[in-house]
Amino acid sequence: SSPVLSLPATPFAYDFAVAHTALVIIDMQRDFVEPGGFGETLGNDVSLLTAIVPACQTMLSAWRKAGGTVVHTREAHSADLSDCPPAKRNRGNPKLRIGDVGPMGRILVAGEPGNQIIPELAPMPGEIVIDKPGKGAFYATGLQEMLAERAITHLLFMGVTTEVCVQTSMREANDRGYDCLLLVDCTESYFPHFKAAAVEMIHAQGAIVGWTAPSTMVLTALA
Ligand code: C5J
Repeated sequence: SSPVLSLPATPFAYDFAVAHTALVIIDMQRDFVEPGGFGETLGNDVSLLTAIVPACQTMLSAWRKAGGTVVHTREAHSADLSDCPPAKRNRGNPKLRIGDVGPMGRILVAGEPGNQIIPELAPMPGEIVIDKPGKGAFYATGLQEMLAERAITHLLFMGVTTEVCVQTSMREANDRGYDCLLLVDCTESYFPHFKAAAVEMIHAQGAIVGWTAPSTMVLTALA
């Protein structure tokens, strides 16, 4: 049996049972998070993103200890780029395109060094790892079926970036009927005002996309 736990989340209480909840970690891959990767090449300050790693590690290890399902995602394309629409690759005529060789191998290509999840949050055997060609974790992946097999109804989100892949994945999940909670200290953007706006728009209008809460509330509930 898996008791129902309750958090004083925003905008109101979030109730979940560990057995029916997955922790979804979005795109904590080296190219977005580490100095010297693709994200930094684009002119972004990756120190904003590396700052959340300790909170993510604490949450992940508590969730593993509780026996909860873990999902890791990577924004990743196949080596032949057959799953990368030209509209995505060519948008804005960038200097470094998806598939080009960047500082940590080919940009956003599966199996390249920069596409690996950072070692601090490396997947363990048995955990779900999703390579997703889009921003959302459900588009063109088998995630919904994998969650259904495990009777998962609730999703806790962390990862990067808040307003792009995290929010897109939460919106996809919300439309599929999942109750979603964003762990606010375990997500970040290259643009702090975008993170703030995304958090607010997620829990506005009676949790129109989902709930938000600090990870300490989940840690307290699990303890
Ligand atoms: C993610 C991006 N993971 N910002 N990708 O958010 O392009």
